[in-house]
Amino acid sequence: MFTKISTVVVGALLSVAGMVSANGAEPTKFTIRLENTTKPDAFTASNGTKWSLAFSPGTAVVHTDKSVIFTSGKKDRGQGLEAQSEDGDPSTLAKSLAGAKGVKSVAVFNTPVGASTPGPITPGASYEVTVSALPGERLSMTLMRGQSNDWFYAPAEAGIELFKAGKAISGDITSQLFLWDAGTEVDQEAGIGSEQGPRQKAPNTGKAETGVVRKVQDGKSYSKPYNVMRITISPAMPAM
Ligand SMILES: [Ca+2]
Ligand SMILES: [Ca+2]
Repeated sequence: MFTKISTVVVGALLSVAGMVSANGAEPTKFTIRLENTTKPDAFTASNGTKWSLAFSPGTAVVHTDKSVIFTSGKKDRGQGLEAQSEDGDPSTLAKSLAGAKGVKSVAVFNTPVGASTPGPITPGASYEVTVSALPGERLSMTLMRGQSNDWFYAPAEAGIELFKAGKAISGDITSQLFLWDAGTEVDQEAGIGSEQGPRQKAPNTGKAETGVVRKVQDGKSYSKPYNVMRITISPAMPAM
Protein backbone atom coordinates (compact mmCIF):
# COMPACT_ATOMS: atom_id res chain seq x y z
CA MET A 1 0.00 0.00 0.00
CA PHE A 2 2.72 2.46 1.04
CA THR A 3 4.75 1.71 -2.11
CA LYS A 4 1.76 2.38 -4.27
CA ILE A 5 1.12 5.82 -2.71
CA SER A 6 4.79 6.81 -3.19
CA THR A 7 4.61 5.97 -6.87
CA VAL A 8 1.60 8.22 -7.32
CA VAL A 9 3.35 11.12 -5.57
CA VAL A 10 6.50 10.75 -7.72
CA GLY A 11 4.34 10.69 -10.85
CA ALA A 12 2.65 13.94 -9.83
CA LEU A 13 6.01 15.64 -9.24
CA LEU A 14 7.28 14.54 -12.64
CA SER A 15 4.33 16.03 -14.45
CA VAL A 16 4.75 19.35 -12.61
CA ALA A 17 8.43 19.45 -13.61
CA GLY A 18 7.40 18.66 -17.19
CA MET A 19 5.09 21.67 -17.31
CA VAL A 20 7.84 23.99 -16.12
CA SER A 21 10.09 22.69 -18.89
CA ALA A 22 7.44 23.05 -21.57
CA ASN A 23 6.90 26.67 -20.61
CA GLY A 24 10.44 27.43 -21.68
CA ALA A 25 12.24 27.79 -18.37
CA GLU A 26 14.60 24.92 -19.18
CA PRO A 27 15.65 23.47 -22.54
CA THR A 28 14.57 19.88 -23.18
CA LYS A 29 17.29 17.38 -24.06
CA PHE A 30 16.43 15.09 -26.98
CA THR A 31 18.27 11.93 -27.97
CA ILE A 32 18.02 11.13 -31.67
CA ARG A 33 18.84 7.65 -32.95
CA LEU A 34 19.43 7.02 -36.65
CA GLU A 35 19.48 3.35 -37.61
CA ASN A 36 20.37 1.76 -40.96
CA THR A 37 17.62 -0.87 -41.34
CA THR A 38 18.90 -2.40 -44.59
CA LYS A 39 20.59 -5.80 -45.01
CA PRO A 40 24.07 -6.36 -46.51
CA ASP A 41 24.09 -6.84 -50.32
CA ALA A 42 20.37 -6.04 -50.42
CA PHE A 43 20.53 -4.30 -53.82
CA THR A 44 21.55 -5.37 -57.33
CA ALA A 45 22.86 -3.01 -60.04
CA SER A 46 22.05 -3.32 -63.76
CA ASN A 47 25.35 -5.18 -64.33
CA GLY A 48 24.53 -7.72 -61.61
CA THR A 49 26.79 -6.22 -58.92
CA LYS A 50 25.36 -6.62 -55.43
CA TRP A 51 25.72 -3.57 -53.23
CA SER A 52 24.97 -2.48 -49.69
CA LEU A 53 23.64 0.86 -48.52
CA ALA A 54 25.50 2.93 -45.91
CA PHE A 55 24.85 6.40 -44.50
CA SER A 56 27.48 8.97 -43.66
CA PRO A 57 28.28 11.13 -40.65
CA GLY A 58 26.08 14.20 -40.52
CA THR A 59 24.72 17.19 -38.63
CA ALA A 60 21.86 17.76 -36.19
CA VAL A 61 20.93 21.43 -36.18
CA VAL A 62 18.53 23.23 -33.83
CA HIS A 63 17.18 26.40 -35.41
CA THR A 64 14.51 29.09 -35.25
CA ASP A 65 14.66 30.41 -38.86
CA LYS A 66 13.08 28.15 -41.46
CA SER A 67 15.69 27.57 -44.22
CA VAL A 68 19.07 27.54 -42.57
CA ILE A 69 20.74 24.83 -44.70
CA PHE A 70 19.23 24.99 -48.21
CA THR A 71 16.24 26.18 -50.20
CA SER A 72 14.40 23.66 -52.35
CA GLY A 73 14.61 24.70 -56.01
CA LYS A 74 17.67 26.91 -55.46
CA LYS A 75 21.38 26.19 -55.95
CA ASP A 76 23.47 24.89 -53.07
CA ARG A 77 24.73 27.86 -51.02
CA GLY A 78 28.38 26.74 -51.03
CA GLN A 79 28.49 26.43 -47.23
CA GLY A 80 29.47 22.77 -47.04
CA LEU A 81 26.35 20.92 -48.13
CA GLU A 82 28.34 19.75 -51.18
CA ALA A 83 30.99 17.93 -49.12
CA GLN A 84 28.23 16.50 -46.92
CA SER A 85 26.32 15.20 -49.96
CA GLU A 86 29.20 14.09 -52.19
CA ASP A 87 31.77 12.85 -49.69
CA GLY A 88 29.83 12.26 -46.48
CA ASP A 89 31.87 14.93 -44.70
CA PRO A 90 29.71 17.22 -42.51
CA SER A 91 32.58 19.28 -41.02
CA THR A 92 32.47 22.32 -43.36
CA LEU A 93 28.68 22.56 -43.15
CA ALA A 94 28.78 22.33 -39.36
CA LYS A 95 31.38 25.10 -39.21
CA SER A 96 29.33 27.37 -41.51
CA LEU A 97 26.14 26.83 -39.54
CA ALA A 98 27.60 27.32 -36.06
CA GLY A 99 26.61 30.84 -35.01
CA ALA A 100 24.71 31.55 -38.26
CA LYS A 101 21.52 33.61 -38.12
CA GLY A 102 18.59 31.62 -36.77
CA VAL A 103 20.79 28.67 -35.72
CA LYS A 104 20.83 27.74 -32.03
CA SER A 105 23.22 24.77 -32.05
CA VAL A 106 25.01 22.36 -34.37
CA ALA A 107 26.03 18.84 -33.43
CA VAL A 108 28.02 16.46 -35.63
CA PHE A 109 27.40 12.73 -35.39
CA ASN A 110 30.15 10.64 -36.91
CA THR A 111 30.85 7.59 -34.75
CA PRO A 112 28.51 4.58 -34.95
CA VAL A 113 27.09 3.32 -31.65
CA GLY A 114 29.59 0.80 -30.22
CA ALA A 115 32.44 1.92 -32.50
CA SER A 116 35.52 3.82 -31.36
CA THR A 117 36.32 5.68 -34.57
CA PRO A 118 34.22 7.80 -36.98
CA GLY A 119 32.73 6.08 -40.02
CA PRO A 120 29.52 5.43 -41.91
CA ILE A 121 26.65 3.37 -40.54
CA THR A 122 26.54 0.11 -42.47
CA PRO A 123 23.48 -2.20 -42.49
CA GLY A 124 22.24 -2.67 -38.90
CA ALA A 125 24.42 0.10 -37.41
CA SER A 126 23.22 3.33 -35.73
CA TYR A 127 24.26 6.83 -34.79
CA GLU A 128 23.05 8.61 -31.68
CA VAL A 129 23.16 12.36 -31.14
CA THR A 130 21.79 14.63 -28.42
CA VAL A 131 20.43 18.16 -28.85
CA SER A 132 18.76 20.65 -26.47
CA ALA A 133 15.87 22.88 -27.50
CA LEU A 134 13.16 25.22 -26.26
CA PRO A 135 9.54 25.29 -27.43
CA GLY A 136 9.30 26.89 -30.88
CA GLU A 137 12.66 25.54 -32.01
CA ARG A 138 13.17 23.17 -34.93
CA LEU A 139 15.44 20.30 -35.86
CA SER A 140 17.19 19.69 -39.14
CA MET A 141 19.54 16.82 -39.90
CA THR A 142 21.79 16.09 -42.86
CA LEU A 143 23.57 12.88 -43.82
CA MET A 144 24.74 11.44 -47.11
CA ARG A 145 23.17 8.52 -48.80
CA GLY A 146 26.12 6.27 -49.61
CA GLN A 147 26.38 4.86 -53.14
CA SER A 148 25.25 8.18 -54.63
CA ASN A 149 27.02 11.14 -56.23
CA ASP A 150 25.42 13.95 -54.22
CA TRP A 151 22.32 12.71 -52.43
CA PHE A 152 21.55 13.52 -48.83
CA TYR A 153 18.78 12.98 -46.31
CA ALA A 154 17.19 15.94 -44.55
CA PRO A 155 13.74 17.08 -43.50
CA ALA A 156 11.93 19.77 -45.49
CA GLU A 157 13.93 23.00 -45.28
CA ALA A 158 11.76 24.39 -42.45
CA GLY A 159 12.94 21.53 -40.20
CA ILE A 160 10.94 19.39 -37.78
CA GLU A 161 8.97 21.13 -35.03
CA LEU A 162 10.42 19.78 -31.78
CA PHE A 163 7.37 20.79 -29.74
CA LYS A 164 3.67 20.49 -30.50
CA ALA A 165 1.47 22.76 -28.36
CA GLY A 166 4.45 23.24 -26.07
CA LYS A 167 4.99 19.50 -25.58
CA ALA A 168 8.22 17.79 -26.69
CA ILE A 169 7.74 15.38 -29.59
CA SER A 170 8.67 11.72 -29.12
CA GLY A 171 8.89 8.56 -31.23
CA ASP A 172 9.49 7.70 -34.88
CA ILE A 173 10.15 10.73 -37.11
CA THR A 174 11.48 8.86 -40.18
CA SER A 175 8.52 9.96 -42.32
CA GLN A 176 9.64 13.58 -41.89
CA LEU A 177 12.92 12.93 -43.73
CA PHE A 178 13.34 13.11 -47.51
CA LEU A 179 16.09 12.14 -49.94
CA TRP A 180 17.49 15.21 -51.71
CA ASP A 181 19.81 15.75 -54.69
CA ALA A 182 22.23 18.57 -53.86
CA GLY A 183 22.48 19.47 -57.57
CA THR A 184 26.27 19.62 -57.39
CA GLU A 185 27.37 16.41 -59.15
CA VAL A 186 25.88 14.52 -62.11
CA ASP A 187 24.20 11.30 -60.95
CA GLN A 188 25.41 7.83 -61.93
CA GLU A 189 23.73 4.50 -61.32
CA ALA A 190 23.55 3.70 -57.61
CA GLY A 191 26.04 1.10 -56.39
CA ILE A 192 28.39 1.12 -59.39
CA GLY A 193 29.04 4.79 -60.34
CA SER A 194 32.79 5.40 -60.67
CA GLU A 195 32.61 8.86 -59.04
CA GLN A 196 30.49 7.84 -56.06
CA GLY A 197 31.79 7.90 -52.48
CA PRO A 198 33.12 4.33 -52.20
CA ARG A 199 34.82 4.36 -55.65
CA GLN A 200 35.88 7.94 -56.43
CA LYS A 201 39.66 8.48 -56.43
CA ALA A 202 39.46 11.51 -54.11
CA PRO A 203 36.82 13.65 -52.41
CA ASN A 204 34.96 16.15 -54.63
CA THR A 205 35.55 14.10 -57.79
CA GLY A 206 32.88 13.82 -60.48
CA LYS A 207 31.16 15.81 -63.20
CA ALA A 208 29.77 19.13 -61.91
CA GLU A 209 26.00 19.43 -62.23
CA THR A 210 25.21 23.13 -61.54
CA GLY A 211 21.64 22.13 -60.67
CA VAL A 212 19.35 23.03 -57.79
CA VAL A 213 18.62 21.28 -54.50
CA ARG A 214 15.57 19.11 -55.10
CA LYS A 215 13.88 15.95 -53.91
CA VAL A 216 15.05 12.71 -55.55
CA GLN A 217 12.23 11.14 -57.52
CA ASP A 218 13.73 8.06 -59.12
CA GLY A 219 10.84 5.74 -58.30
CA LYS A 220 13.07 3.32 -56.33
CA SER A 221 11.65 1.96 -53.10
CA TYR A 222 15.08 2.29 -51.46
CA SER A 223 14.95 6.04 -52.13
CA LYS A 224 12.14 6.35 -49.58
CA PRO A 225 13.87 6.96 -46.23
CA TYR A 226 11.36 4.84 -44.28
CA ASN A 227 12.37 1.78 -46.34
CA VAL A 228 16.04 2.01 -45.38
CA MET A 229 16.34 3.80 -42.02
CA ARG A 230 14.59 4.44 -38.75
CA ILE A 231 14.96 7.73 -36.91
CA THR A 232 13.56 8.04 -33.42
CA ILE A 233 13.59 10.93 -30.98
CA SER A 234 13.30 10.70 -27.19
CA PRO A 235 12.96 13.73 -24.95
CA ALA A 236 14.65 13.31 -21.57
CA MET A 237 12.47 13.35 -18.45
CA PRO A 238 13.09 16.58 -16.54
CA ALA A 239 15.61 16.23 -13.71
CA MET A 240 14.08 15.82 -10.24
CA1 LIG B 1 23.08 15.13 -58.60
CA1 LIG C 1 31.90 12.27 -56.42
